[in-house]
Amino acid sequence: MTNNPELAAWIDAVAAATTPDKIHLVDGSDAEHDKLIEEMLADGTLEKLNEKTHPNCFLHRSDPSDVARVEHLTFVCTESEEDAGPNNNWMATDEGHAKIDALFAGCMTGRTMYVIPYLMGPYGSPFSRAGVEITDSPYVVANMRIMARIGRRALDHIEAGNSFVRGLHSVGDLDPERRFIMHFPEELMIKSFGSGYGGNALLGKKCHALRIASWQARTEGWLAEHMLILGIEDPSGKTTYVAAAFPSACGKTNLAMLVPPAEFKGWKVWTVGDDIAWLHLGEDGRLWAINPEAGFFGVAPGTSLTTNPNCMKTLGRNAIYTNVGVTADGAPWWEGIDGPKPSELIDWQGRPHDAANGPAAHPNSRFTVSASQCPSYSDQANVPQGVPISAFIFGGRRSAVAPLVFEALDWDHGVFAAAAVASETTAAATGQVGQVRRDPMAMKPFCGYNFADYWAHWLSFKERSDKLPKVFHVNWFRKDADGNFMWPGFGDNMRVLKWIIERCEGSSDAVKTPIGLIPQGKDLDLSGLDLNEATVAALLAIDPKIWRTEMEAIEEYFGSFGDRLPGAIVEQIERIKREIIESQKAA
Ligand code: OXD
Ligand code: MN
Repeated sequence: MTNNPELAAWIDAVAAATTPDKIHLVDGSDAEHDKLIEEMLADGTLEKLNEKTHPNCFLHRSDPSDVARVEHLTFVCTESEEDAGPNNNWMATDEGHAKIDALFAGCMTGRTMYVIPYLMGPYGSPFSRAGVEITDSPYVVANMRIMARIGRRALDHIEAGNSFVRGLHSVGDLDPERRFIMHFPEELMIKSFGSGYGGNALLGKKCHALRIASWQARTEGWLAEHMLILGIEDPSGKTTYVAAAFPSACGKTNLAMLVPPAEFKGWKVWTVGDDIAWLHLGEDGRLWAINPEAGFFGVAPGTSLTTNPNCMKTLGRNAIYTNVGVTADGAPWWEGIDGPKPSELIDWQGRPHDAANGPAAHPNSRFTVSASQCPSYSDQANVPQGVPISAFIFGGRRSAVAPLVFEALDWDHGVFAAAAVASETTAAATGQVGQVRRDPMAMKPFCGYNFADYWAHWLSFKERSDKLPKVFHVNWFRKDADGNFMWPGFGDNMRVLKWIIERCEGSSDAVKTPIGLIPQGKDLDLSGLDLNEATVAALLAIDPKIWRTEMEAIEEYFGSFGDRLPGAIVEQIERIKREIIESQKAA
């Protein structure tokens, strides 16, 4: 099966433990894929959608109890609890293995065990990393084929002697009581049992490219981040790249594929990635980013020709839809898609849609589609060295407190502002939606080690370069007293991106406040936008009273990291508190 002895021994050991009927080494070919699809259509795992309107598209309905990431069942298993940190659920390595191995025992009897060699990152990039996922789910194989570079070339990479992450997955019996997603970063190993949901089961994505990779990145001096990567081309043809981190289901895919407003003649946005960035310091002192993924696993509801035309043009063919609704003529459907709601609709659980049962599409229903189909896909997305990043943008979903945009004063302040991000929770993870929680760098669910060490790692880049990206914080989600969004968002976010680029070039103004540098209305290009002056002022306002309370909450959160918290973070808290009090006195 492979001439790599380590891989061969691991495959044998997994087969002995899980007792599959058959073992299949995935080569990634079209013939193999077609056969798998045929089998999944025959056993009901997939349903064919309308071939005329949605060629080569399929619908998968998951178990209703298996529709999102399960953060409470996700563990980082290390020798020392301190290394996982208060931001992770922790289990001792031996205990973790023992617990999950008991679930894996004999679990593949009657099933095929698929061995998927995969590569995260472009072929030929020194920054790409390999993995092997062993799974008993053909749905996982079909999704991994879109999301990563799988098969022979990835195996060649491993057989050439490169290290690889070992990921073992079984859907088990989908019993939420027998479900765990465990990471063993010290062993470059993942074990996931009892869920077929993307974030829990496509192990190249969150488990490898974020949790394990963030651990590796810290040891090796790079960054693995929950960030989209995009290029902004100005009318002169110059392209500036930015990377932006937002919590799950807060619009990363929409921002990555943004279409500028009509007034922005000659401007264009190019998509490099919509979810994950791996960043390395180049010899020139700049940070260069690659997207380790090859596809998009995006949230369907809310996606339309108005909110994200590029995405709609991407996902009409060769896509797998999970837990969306379906129309009488076999087209996928979700809340927020274009056009009126059809009178006849099957919901995500396969029932005739009845509003009393909730939305037709699950709020975390997804599409999986190759990035190469995206009309705004950048011609730089597969270059081995990546793209140079000029700005980092962080943000959360906050109906109050955070202004539309601010710029950090310097690197330390930028790391603090990113670490202090808070956001209202979404349907991407099981649990209550709409609760404000701290989500530093949008990595709360994904950082594979102690956040205090992670912030120290971020801060350490200052010692290594004086050409680091500028850092910005945005909030597209501010609401007025009646609960309406004040900022139009989507394509109009280009107006904020333009200010950010101008700040990187030193060609736009800002006012210094305790929390950062903020534009005034005149500094933003709002041409053609129907927004009155009072609303613009409110979007950019900092209320010192609210910010004093916010700083108390931030201080309390950081306090939970004890002595491990870097001094530079404490200094930022003290400075901002002091300056807020001074600004109140001066007012
Ligand atoms: C995702 C997530 O699926 O962040 O990208 O949950
Ligand atoms: Mn994500």
